Amino acid sequence: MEDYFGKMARSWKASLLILGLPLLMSCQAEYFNKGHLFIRNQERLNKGSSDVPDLWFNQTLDHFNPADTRQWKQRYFVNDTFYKPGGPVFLQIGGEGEANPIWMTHGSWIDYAKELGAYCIQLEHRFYGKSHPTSDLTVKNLVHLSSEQALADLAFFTESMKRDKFPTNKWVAFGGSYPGSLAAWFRLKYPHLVDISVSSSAPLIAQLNFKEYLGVVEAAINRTNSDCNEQIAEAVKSAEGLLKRRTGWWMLQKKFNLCDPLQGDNRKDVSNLFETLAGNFMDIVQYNEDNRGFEGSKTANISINTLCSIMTNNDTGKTALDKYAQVNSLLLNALNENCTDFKYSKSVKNMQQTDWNSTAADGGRQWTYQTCTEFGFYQSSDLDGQPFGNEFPLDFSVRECRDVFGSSFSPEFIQKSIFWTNANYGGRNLKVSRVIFVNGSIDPWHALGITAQNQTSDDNLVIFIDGTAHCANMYPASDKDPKELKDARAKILQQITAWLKE
Ligand SMILES: *[C@@H]1O[C@H](CO)[C@@H](O)[C@H](O)[C@H]1NC(C)=O
Ligand SMILES: *[C@@H]1O[C@H](CO)[C@@H](O)[C@H](O)[C@H]1NC(C)=O
Ligand SMILES: *[C@@H]1O[C@H](CO)[C@@H](O)[C@H](O)[C@H]1NC(C)=O
Ligand SMILES: *[C@@H]1O[C@H](CO)[C@@H](O)[C@H](O)[C@H]1NC(C)=O
Ligand SMILES: *[C@@H]1O[C@H](CO)[C@@H](O)[C@H](O)[C@H]1NC(C)=O
Ligand SMILES: *[C@@H]1O[C@H](CO)[C@@H](O)[C@H](O)[C@H]1NC(C)=O
Ligand SMILES: *[C@@H]1O[C@H](CO)[C@@H](O)[C@H](O)[C@H]1NC(C)=O
Ligand SMILES: *[C@@H]1O[C@H](CO)[C@@H](O)[C@H](O)[C@H]1NC(C)=O
Ligand SMILES: CC(=O)N[C@H]1CO[C@H](CO)[C@@H](O)[C@@H]1O
Repeated sequence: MEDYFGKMARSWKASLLILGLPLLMSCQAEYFNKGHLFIRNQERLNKGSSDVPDLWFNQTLDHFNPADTRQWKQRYFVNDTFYKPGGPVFLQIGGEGEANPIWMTHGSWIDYAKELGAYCIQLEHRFYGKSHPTSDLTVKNLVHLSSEQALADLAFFTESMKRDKFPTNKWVAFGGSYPGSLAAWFRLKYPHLVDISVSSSAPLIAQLNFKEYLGVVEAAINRTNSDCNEQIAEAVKSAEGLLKRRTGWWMLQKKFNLCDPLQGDNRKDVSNLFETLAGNFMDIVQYNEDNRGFEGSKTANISINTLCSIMTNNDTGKTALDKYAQVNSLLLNALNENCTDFKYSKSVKNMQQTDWNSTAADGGRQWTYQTCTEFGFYQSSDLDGQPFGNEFPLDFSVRECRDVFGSSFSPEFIQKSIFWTNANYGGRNLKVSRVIFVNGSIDPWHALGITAQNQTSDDNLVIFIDGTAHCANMYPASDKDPKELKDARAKILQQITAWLKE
C-alpha cells in the first residue's frame, strides 16, 4: 500500500530529509531511504483527490491494558458498490504510510470484489496518515506503536463490524509488504475473525541485517542487462577512489549535484551518500514496471532497463562514474529535485521531530521506530560481491536508532526486539492455514518471505510470479502484464472462491 498526500500543503523544501534507516517498503513506497526521502516527499504531492469519504472508528489505545480506557479515532474507507447480501467482507490492511483511497476503486482486490459480491473496507494503520492515537510522536507515546497493537486494532474493528453489520459473512484480509505480513499474522492470531488472507510480498522473518536485499537487486539487474552490474561496480570504485583526496570530494559534489559540500572523511555522510546512490537502483528495482502509473508516480516510466541502458551505453565516451551520475540526475529530474541531499546530521535532526505536522510524521519516524523496536530490516552494503560497494555497513543503520530515539535504543536492544518478533509470530514457520503467500522473483523483499510451497503446510497456497517486483499482483491489471502475473491474479481469485465455498 502506499501514502497519499494529495492534500499536503507543506512545501517540499521544508520537508526534505527524512532519514529512513530502512527503505520504507510499502507497496508503492512514496518514501525512500536517506536522501531519497526527498524524492518520495516530492512524489506524493502529485496524487489526485478522491471522492471516497473518511470514516472514523472509536479505537482502543492500549489493547493489552484494560485499565487504560483511552480511545482515539481510526480512519477507514468503504466501497459497498459490489456488495451482495451474504457476500464476503474484504479488509485491506493499511501499512506504514497514509492509507490511499485510490485503492477503494482500483486494484485486483476490487476486481475480485466485483466477481464475488464483496464489501470492501480499508483500515488505516495506527500512527500513520490521519490515524493519530496520541497527541504527538514522542518516544513515550510511540510505545503504543507496534504490529501487535495494530493486529488488535484489526481484531477489535472486525469484531465490531461483525456485531453491527456482518454477523455471518466471511472475511478475507489483503495486504502487501508490511501489511502483507499483518494479513498473515491476523490469520495466525485471530483465526476466528478472518477466514482467508492474501499476503503479498510479505517479509515474515524479522532480521537485523537484511544484506540479501542488494543481492536480489543485483540479480534483478543482471537478468535485465548482464553488463550493468559491472559498470555500477566500476562507478562505485571510482567514487571510492575520489574519497581519498580533497579534490575528489569536490568532484563528487559536482558530479552528483550534492546539496552541501562533501567532507570525504565524515563517515556517516559518506555512508548516507553511497546508500542514496545505490538507492537510485533499489527504488527502481523494487517497483520495476509495476503499473504504478495509474496513480501518478513520476518514476513509473523509469525501469531497470532505463537505468541499465544509461550504464552500458558506450557511445558517449563517458566513464562509468559519469553514467552513475547521469542515472542520479535522471531521477532528480523526474522528481523535480535540484540537488542530492546526503547530510546525516540534517537527516537525524529531521527525524527527531515529534509533531504531527512535521515531515518526519509522514511515516519516516514511525516506520523507523518500528524497525528499531520490532523488525530491523536494515538494507546494508555488507553482502560481498554486490556492485554497490561497502560504504553503508550495518553499524551505520543501527547507530541511527540511537541517534534518533535515544541511548536506550542500543544494538542489543534492537537484537532482542527482533528475537521477540520471530518468537511471537514464528518467522517462516508460522502455523497458519488459508493464507495465500504471493511473491515476485525480482522483489528484493522475497528473500524474507515464504516463497516455496514446501516452506508451509498444504492448507496454504504459495504463488511465485517470475519476473515481477514488489506487490505487482495488487495493482490493476494491464494488457501489458506478463502471463505469469495474469495467471497469478486468476489463481488467487480461484483459491479465494474455493475456500469461501467450503
Ligand atoms: C465515538 O466516541 C464518541 C465520544 O468519544 C461518541 O460521541 C461517538 O458516538 C462514538 N462513535 C461511535 C460510532 O460509537
Ligand atoms: C467502488 O469501486 C468501483 C470501481 O472502481 C467504483 O465504480 C465505485 O464508484 C466505487 N464505489 C464507491 C462507493 O466508492
Ligand atoms: C548474470 O546473468 C548471466 C546470464 O545472462 C549468468 O550467466 C550469470 O551467472 C549471472 N550472474 C550473476 C551474478 O547472477
Ligand atoms: C517519463 O515520462 C515523462 C513525461 O511523462 C517524460 O518527460 C520522461 O522523459 C519519461 N522518462 C523516460 C525515462 O522515459
Ligand atoms: C561497453 O563496454 C564495456 C566495457 O568495455 C563492455 O563490457 C560492454 O559489453 C560494452 N557494451 C556495449 C553495449 O557495447
Ligand atoms: C537548489 O535550489 C535551492 C532553492 O530553490 C537553492 O537554494 C540551492 O542552492 C539549489 N541547489 C543546487 C545544488 O543547485
Ligand atoms: C498543524 O496543522 C493544522 C492544520 O494545518 C493546524 O490547525 C494546527 O494548528 C497545526 N499544529 C501545530 C502544532 O502546528
Ligand atoms: C522446496 O522446493 C523448492 C522448489 O520449489 C526446492 O528448490 C527446495 O529444495 C525444496 N526444499 C525442501 C527443503 O524440500
Ligand atoms: C512457490 C514458488 O514458486 N516460490 C518461488 C518464490 O521465489 C523464489 C525465487 O527467489 C523461487 O525460487 C520460488 O520457487
